[in-house]
Amino acid sequence: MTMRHGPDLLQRWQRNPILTLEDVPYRANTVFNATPVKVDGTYYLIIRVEGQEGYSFFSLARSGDGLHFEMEKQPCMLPANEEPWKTWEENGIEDPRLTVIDGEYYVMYTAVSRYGHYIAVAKTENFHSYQRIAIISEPGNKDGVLFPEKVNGLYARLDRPYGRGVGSMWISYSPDMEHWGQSEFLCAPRPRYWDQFRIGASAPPIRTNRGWLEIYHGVKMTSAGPIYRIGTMMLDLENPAKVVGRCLEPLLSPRTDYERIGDVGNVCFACGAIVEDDEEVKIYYGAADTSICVATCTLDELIESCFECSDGMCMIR
Ligand code: BMA
Repeated sequence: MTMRHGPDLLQRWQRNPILTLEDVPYRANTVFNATPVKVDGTYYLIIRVEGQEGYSFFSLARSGDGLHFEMEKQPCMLPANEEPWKTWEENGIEDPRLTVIDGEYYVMYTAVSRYGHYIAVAKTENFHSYQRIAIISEPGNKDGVLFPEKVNGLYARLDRPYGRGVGSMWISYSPDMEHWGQSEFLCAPRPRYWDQFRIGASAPPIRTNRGWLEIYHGVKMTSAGPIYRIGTMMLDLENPAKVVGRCLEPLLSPRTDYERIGDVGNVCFACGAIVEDDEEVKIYYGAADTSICVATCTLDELIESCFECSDGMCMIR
């Protein structure tokens, strides 16, 4: 797809961004974090759009090759206008993450209200209409992603409660997608590192022969504000609450103009990935909260990145 070069493991598509405001067939403010799924050779992206009013909703795009996308004429999911959801989504819906479980499509997203951010989950059959299942967290939680299969008989999710403002990743389980518990701490920011300030799940975990591969985002706080980068960690297959590997270096850092400059500069924020039959992985990410991009590498490279440990910091949770 592209020559292997540059400081980042992930290789940007040379014609990034794949979607910008110019591709949105209605008036909006910005288009960014998007989650992909591939069905019978067609790629779909559920995209976070921020409207001119200032709150976010979702729109759908489709593609034959995962690179050239066309957006549908109308949004596919708006903040609810009926209770009980209306209250929780009054300030918008954000950052969708689609997971396929037993052939069914679930979307975890962030619902935003005057009380804060919550994790919500909905189901879709056709990507056009969505049945809300439940609000599944208290306020102060984001970055919910579902595992693609049950773990020990239960649905499993990662999320990012703010806690004392630190922003660590946790794991929870559910028998029915609606009632969640058995919550356990998973992984924290690493002092001194590129992910020292805050971390959160980005893509739904991918089953590999070395464990559950999680593509996450890490934030470093600087005097000029946060920098969002993309990293990887590996979770134990039988007990995903156990981190068995973690990248030392980020796989993608904001460097290009479209990642540096936008509504929120210095942001690479993934919400999903597609593993192709030849094990090329396409990672879809929002750039500077202003466009959607894709970058690739092989599944093996992603797996190896979790174990390239020189000083024991891979295991730091
Ligand atoms: C995070 C989320 C993302 C956003 C990122 C950078 O907290 O809100 O939607 O892309 O910040 O602004």
